[in-house]
Parts: sequence; C-alpha cells; structure tokens
Amino acid sequence: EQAKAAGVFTPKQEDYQKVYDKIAQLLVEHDEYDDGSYGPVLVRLAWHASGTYDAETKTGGSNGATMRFPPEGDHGANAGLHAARDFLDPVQKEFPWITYSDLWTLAGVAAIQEMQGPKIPWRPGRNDRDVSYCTPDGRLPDASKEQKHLRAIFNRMGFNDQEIVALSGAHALGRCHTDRSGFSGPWTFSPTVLTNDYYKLLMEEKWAYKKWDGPKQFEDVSTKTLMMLPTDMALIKDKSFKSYVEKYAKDNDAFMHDFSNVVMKLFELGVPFQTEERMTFKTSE
Ligand code: CCH
Repeated sequence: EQAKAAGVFTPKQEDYQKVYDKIAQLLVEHDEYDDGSYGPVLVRLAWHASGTYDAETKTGGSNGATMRFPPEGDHGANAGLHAARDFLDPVQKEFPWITYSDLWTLAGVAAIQEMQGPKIPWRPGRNDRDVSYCTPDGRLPDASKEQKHLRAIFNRMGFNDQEIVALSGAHALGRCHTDRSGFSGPWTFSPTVLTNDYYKLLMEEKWAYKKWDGPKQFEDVSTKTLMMLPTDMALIKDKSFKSYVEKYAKDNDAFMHDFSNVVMKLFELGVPFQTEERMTFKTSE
C-alpha cells in the first residue's frame, strides 16, 4: 500500500491476472461450500456492491466497497455476503496493493469466467472509501415485488428492459438461503455453471406457489426442487421483459454476449476511471 501511495508500484495486467488466478485456485480448494462453489456468492457480492448506484446523484456503485461497514453491511439485502468477503480476505492479504472495491468486482469476473460464463472485460481504478459513503438502505431490489419495482430500481442505475432481463440470467447461479433472504432453493439444476437455463426453465416449466410458512415464492410443479422469486416471475408476466426471456431461452450465445456487456457495465457504475483500456483475464484450465 505504501509502495502504491508512493507511486513506486503500478500494477499491470499480469499482476491482476495473478489475483484472478489466486481466486480461481481458492474456488477449487473450497469446493465444500454450499453447492460446491463460492462462485455464486462472489457474483452476488460484486453485484450488491455495484447495484447501489444512483445515476442522478452519482452516488453508490462499486467504487468505495462501503459494504465493509455497518450500516451498509447490515442491510437486509446484504445478509450472508460476509461469506464472500471472508473468502477474499486471504487474497487481499497476499495482494495488499489492490483495493477492496477493485478486488470484489475482479472476483465477480473470475467467478463468472470460472463457472463457464463469458469473458468479462474489466479495468481497475476503484478506491475504497470510508463509512460516510455508505448508501441508504433500499437501493437493491426487493424480491417480493414485480415489474414496476424492477424498472424503478434498475432504471435508477441506468439499465433498460433488455439489460434487466440479461442481468437476471445470473440466477442460473446459486441459490436462496432461508437464513439469509428467507427464500429457499436454487433456480436451476446446475447452480455452479452459467447457462441460459434460467430462461428456459421460466418458459418451459410450470410454476406454482410453494406451500410453506416462508415468504411468497414459486416452485416447479414437476420436481418441486427449483424456485423462482416474484421478481423472476415478473419477467414472464411483462410483455416487454418476456420478449427477451424468449430470446435468451432460444439463444445461449446471445445470452452470453449480452450478459458479458451488461455485467461489465454493472461493475463499472459510478467509477471515475483513469483509463479507457480494459483487460480480459485468462480463464484457468
Ligand atoms: Fe439475485 N438474489 N436478485 N441477482 N443473486 C439472490 C441470490 C443471488 C434478487 C434477489 C435475490 C440479481 C438480481 C436480483 C445473484 C445474482 C444476481 C437471492 C437469495 C435473492 C433473494 C440470497 C440468499 O438467500 O442467499 C432480486 C430481487 C433481483 C432483481 O432483479 C442480479 C442482477 C444478479 C447478478 C448479475 C446470485 C449469483 C445469487 C446466488 C447467491 C448464492 O449465495 O448462491
């Protein structure tokens, strides 16, 4: 850190690739977690760090890593993300020159690529900020709501309908945990591999309310092992959203292409970059 402050050490692409490789290695080593990978929760960390952005006031976003502090770390939407932050602690110790805010988005990129997703071009330049930059609660989406809320939240960040649907395909990954969000279960049968299955399942499965004491959610009628949130179902209730769900269900390449673009944009919200140049990381074998 001192070296960086003194301008002695300017990390290059190969240095960031080393950070990427370390994360990829830890992902393999810690395959005991959840469905066999920390990948999904790393993607959720990068998204929740970025998705607080408000285009009008230019506040929030991945610059700052203010989720390290209460109150933001304690916001209901961020429940459980300590698992992802703790996972990255040894990486930060090994590469103390990288900011937390660069590390979290880089980890999101690494997780997506290591889970067979597309390459996500990335650039450094985020600075960690103090607790006074914490965003107010309520900037991230509420899963119990529907299309009107989705548009309000994502338009605030600067995303249109197509981008909202493309971003939502991240729910091919991971699962809901009752002790975090209160919801339960995975969206797909392969929660540690990025595919367009989320869209296929939305279109092809029959979904019904799950009968349980928990919050309102949907389950697939045929196996009763998968789930959809009310916000997920909104994507096939709304005509405009549904046209993109149909497109991505039919065309995995189109999904991968659009997902890469929209995640790149998400991870860059509100960052005052010094460089136009992005780097693309080599995925491990
Ligand atoms: Fe999400 N998400 N997400 N999500 N999310 C949850 C889990 C993941 C919403 C609600 C939830 C995006 C959009 C939305 C991931 C990535 C993205 C959970 C369960 C809820 C609830 C949390 C738990 O219990 O552990 C809502 C509402 C929206 C509205 O659009 C977007 C956008 C992305 C990324 C681009 C990932 C990955 C997970 C799995 C995390 C895990 O631990 O497995």
